[in-house]
Amino acid sequence: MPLRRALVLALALLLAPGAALPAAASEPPCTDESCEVGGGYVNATVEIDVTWNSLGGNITIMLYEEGAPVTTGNFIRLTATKFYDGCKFHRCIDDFVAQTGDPNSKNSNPYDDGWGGSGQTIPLEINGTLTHIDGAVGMARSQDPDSASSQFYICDGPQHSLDGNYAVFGLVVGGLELAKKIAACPTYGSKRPLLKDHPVDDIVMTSLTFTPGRWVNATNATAGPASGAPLLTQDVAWALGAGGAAAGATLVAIGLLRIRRRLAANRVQGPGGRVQGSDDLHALTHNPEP
Ligand SMILES: [Ca+2]
Repeated sequence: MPLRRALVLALALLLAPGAALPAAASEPPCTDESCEVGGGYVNATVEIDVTWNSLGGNITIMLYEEGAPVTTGNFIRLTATKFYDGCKFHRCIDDFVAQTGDPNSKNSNPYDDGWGGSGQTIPLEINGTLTHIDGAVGMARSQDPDSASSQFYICDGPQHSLDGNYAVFGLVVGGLELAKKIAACPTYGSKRPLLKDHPVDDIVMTSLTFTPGRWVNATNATAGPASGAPLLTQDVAWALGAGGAAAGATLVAIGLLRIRRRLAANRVQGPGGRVQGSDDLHALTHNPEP
């Protein structure tokens, strides 16, 4: 994407400013016995049920509660109060973003879409570790950095030209293909300049379902991630790394044990076993001669 177009698109993530600040995210509950033994925190998710002719489906967003507590708190509050239910995607640009979250999109007039909000704004919350990777979810705003309210967007492909200027607060962890199809949906285009990026079809967020985050196998889990718990992504990375290494080591140990037994058996069997020295492994794994 040319730099000029990227800048124009970035500046065009507009919405009307509001007034007050929302409360931060509440502490998610610890709901079962798994909270009692060491572990980490699983971030909250929001599942969006999308209606779009026969192309609808679900998009699941994981919320970066620790990295963006104010922004995720605002998003959770709006989700829990059903504010977003019925909002349409009103601005779709292939290979850039799919934008929604404006209550003005609930009426039948497409021309006021993109200019509404919740009546409250939040300060720009930039976390350098949360960037506009493919599927990142961020808050739209007007030129005032602290004007984000309810409109948000899903990135179709990495959009790092937006880093540092817009608050990333989540990541699509399910239904990314649907989100990309929405970004690439047919829009009115240049024939109707005021609706250039507005979808022709109604693409509606029928309902949003919030699932609170929770501690898994954690000790002293009395506070939410805003107090400094690790992000899910870090936990998953650690778990995959540690689990993978352990599994790999186990398989290697089992394999060596089996090879050792085969070698012993071959030696016992006498002339038929041709396994000696450094060629042993090769012989046992590459069709040894009869
Ligand atoms: Ca409208």
